[in-house]
Amino acid sequence: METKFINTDTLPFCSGCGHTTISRNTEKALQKIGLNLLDVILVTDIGCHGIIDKAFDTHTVHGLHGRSVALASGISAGVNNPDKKVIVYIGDGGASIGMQHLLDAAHNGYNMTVVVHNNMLYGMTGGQPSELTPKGFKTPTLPQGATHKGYDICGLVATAGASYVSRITGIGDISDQLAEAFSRTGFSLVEVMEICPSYGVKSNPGIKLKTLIEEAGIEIKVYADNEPKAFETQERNDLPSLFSPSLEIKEEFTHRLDKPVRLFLSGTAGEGVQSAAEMFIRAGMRCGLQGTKKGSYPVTVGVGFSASNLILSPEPIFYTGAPRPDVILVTSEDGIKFARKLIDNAGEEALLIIDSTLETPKTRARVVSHHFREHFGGRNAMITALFEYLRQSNIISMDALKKQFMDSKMAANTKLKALIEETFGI
Ligand SMILES: Cc1ncc(C[n+]2csc(CCOP(=O)(O)OP(=O)(O)O)c2C)c(N)n1
Ligand code: SF4
Repeated sequence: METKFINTDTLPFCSGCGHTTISRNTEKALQKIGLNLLDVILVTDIGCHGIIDKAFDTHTVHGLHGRSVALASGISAGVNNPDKKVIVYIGDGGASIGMQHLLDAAHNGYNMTVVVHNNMLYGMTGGQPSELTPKGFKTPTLPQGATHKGYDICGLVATAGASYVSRITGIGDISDQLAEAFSRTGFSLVEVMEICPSYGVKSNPGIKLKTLIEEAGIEIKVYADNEPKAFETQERNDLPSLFSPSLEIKEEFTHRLDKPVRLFLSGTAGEGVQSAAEMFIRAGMRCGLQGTKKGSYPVTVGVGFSASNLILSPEPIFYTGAPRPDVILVTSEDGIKFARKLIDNAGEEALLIIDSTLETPKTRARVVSHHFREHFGGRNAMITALFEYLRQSNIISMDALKKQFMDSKMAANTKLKALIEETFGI
């Protein structure tokens, strides 16, 4: 049976949108070249085209506007496996904003296929012109029509060193053209010309895509068809792939969770909050749980607060936020200021673990106060607060956190190691 890459009959685009043609033909092209669902990593950009990712049952990653090619370059280098296919969906808006990333990826030969959805305007935000809008094309915010010829993105990436580049018209069956690009090694790009029915057609009544292309002198052709050039560096070859078994976290311990637990760690920058958070989440994963960690700190990373949102769950985690955490751990004055709202909103079922040097704020949460800073030092306060939480809750095996701690640089401090062993009986 043919692999189904798209899980719905109803795609999220307006009727007649060329993005539908691209998505359906991507599925057909992937079927033609015989790829499996998890061999494909679809990286989408911001824009109408990007809302497709929930319809694809492949791996999907959603990037920032214009940055999806940079994101995909990292993924491609990290995955480091020619059998995995990285596909980038980007609009003409994203391609304009992220043009440098496109040139760089083509120049370096990152292994991916970029599909530029060129509907000649920013669809999602109501029809502003992009840098690829052809001369004369009208949009809702430029009713007099573009005064300059748009960039020839195909010519640019071909010159930058892409392995394969083509511009096609997004009408009818385009699966062969997409399959051609998908089957290349190195950097390939297909620019698909389309018109957004909701803004492009309205601003240019009676317009026909083929006529527009002809009149604007846009060439529909293969721009580059070169020997594959794949991204290679010594450093890259020395690094394990993201799929490497050596990076796998093995399940060795047990847990007692039947539902997710959400922790909020809040302390001071430079005091090991993020590393403590990582140790805890990895310890949970060693117990067979799913885990997410989301750090927050000021852009000047060496001063002020440092916080981390953690979720451990026996089930897959689809939302990484935690507006009402189950446990709040606070180890410093900066941390208390940053966590103030969460502490104020905490209910009776929540637990607040706080350093005893801090004044306990008014809260409905159950409060546990300990001398973390005094006994272990400010830099070790968060990891010891986590040991304390585990001693009280037993949600995962203490041995799992001990193992993470012993594998960390912190354990090189023999005094700290002995103190932790003695205090927590590990
Ligand atoms: C850096 C940045 N700038 C602007 C925006 C606002 N924004 C969201 S969608 C969008 C337009 C997207 O147009 P395009 O990339 O052509 O994709 P389409 O919607 O046409 O598929 C813009 C400008 C944003 N999200 N991020
Ligand atoms: S607004 Fe335009 S680009 Fe966005 S889905 Fe509708 S037709 Fe497509």
